[in-house]
Amino acid sequence: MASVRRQRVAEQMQEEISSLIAKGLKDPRIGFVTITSVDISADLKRAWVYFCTSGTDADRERSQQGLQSSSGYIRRMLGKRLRLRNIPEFEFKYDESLDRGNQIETILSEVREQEGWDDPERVRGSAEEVALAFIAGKRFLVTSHLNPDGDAIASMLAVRLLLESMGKEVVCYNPDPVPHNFMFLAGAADIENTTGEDSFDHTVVLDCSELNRCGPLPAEELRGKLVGIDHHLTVSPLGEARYLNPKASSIGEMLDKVLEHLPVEIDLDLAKCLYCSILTDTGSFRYSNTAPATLHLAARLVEIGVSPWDMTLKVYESQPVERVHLLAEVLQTLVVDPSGKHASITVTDEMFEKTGTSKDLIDGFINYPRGIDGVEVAIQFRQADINRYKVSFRSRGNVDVASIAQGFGGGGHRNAAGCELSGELNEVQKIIYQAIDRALAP
Ligand SMILES: [Mn+2]
Repeated sequence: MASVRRQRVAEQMQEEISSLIAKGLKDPRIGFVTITSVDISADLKRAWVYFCTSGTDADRERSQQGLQSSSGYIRRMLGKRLRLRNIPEFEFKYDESLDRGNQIETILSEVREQEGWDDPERVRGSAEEVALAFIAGKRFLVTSHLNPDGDAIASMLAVRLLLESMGKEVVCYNPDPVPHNFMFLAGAADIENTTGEDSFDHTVVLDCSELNRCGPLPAEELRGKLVGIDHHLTVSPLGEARYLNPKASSIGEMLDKVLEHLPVEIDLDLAKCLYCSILTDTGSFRYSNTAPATLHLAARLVEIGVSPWDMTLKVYESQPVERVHLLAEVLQTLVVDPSGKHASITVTDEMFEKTGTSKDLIDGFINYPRGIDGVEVAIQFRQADINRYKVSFRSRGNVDVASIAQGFGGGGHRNAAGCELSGELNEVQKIIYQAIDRALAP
């Protein structure tokens, strides 16, 4: 193969591998790595993939092992995407040509900048783009992320209400149960947990930028055009029509912008959904995402008839007693780091069994470690499977937990993010504590 063509294949491979990594490889050992170049042998049988990463020698070795053991998956994906008959065997190599000091940090921050990571103002797509898709479609599937929170549930229901008032057919879908405290919202009992063989002309994905966080979806040919509305920091917002605004407090606030382009009046049911979305994602108007515009919108919703006290009662003060028993178990696991700067709690399947509860009741537990004086990062480990843990982060102050989560294939906001890791609990905890210590290091 001519060397020019080989060079092009190498560049395409660099691009594709980078994008697979950005989307998140499963291996927890892989940190925030950047592929710096790819070399391919003349017979196309071997490729050397050079990467750089920040952290210690041990971090770099872990990343290398993680990348190497993901190479089967990467090769399969490249085979599909590049339509090559033979994908070379990979060897991941640390890029020694780079000085391991400032230069790497500079390259990493350039990459992050290019990808829009450090630019929370970055809005992509628009409310109008989404409104046009809402007007054009007839039959919609509306979904959100697994383990739905108040924003996910309320925004799904809000979208259904507004689409139905325009005469559209709508199916709301989330494979996970609706948390008990959002069942009062209009239509909450009619959220499907499977999608069957139905076909749709549009699939609306809310509060989520990765399809694999939605649970099983209909086959591509059955789900029509993808419409994405999200406010998470993300490298690749999804959707053929999309509206991404990482500065918006909640999907509710973004839907209000979409409504400006639609022939729909906000009635009381819709107002309650929008208010619930804002209320829960701003931590009851306490988080830094509470902007003047957020409060103006909340005021308009109260004018329409939403009662703030009634919403508080329903969302926060109707807990089943089992939830308080579960909280008592979970608080026993509180670990505060000797530095006093991070603290964690752990939720295991055993605790659910003991208290007769399930994961839909743990929302808000992480606020306990976060509320400790001096703590900058709070962590919650929740057992997702045998030797698999879902890790949630909340920060206050300057630590960007979205980038910590991204280092493990997860994502989120600057102050609230999450990821999943495989391994024994104490291993997972150790890896996470180390990553947080690094982020907290002066
Ligand atoms: Mn949200």
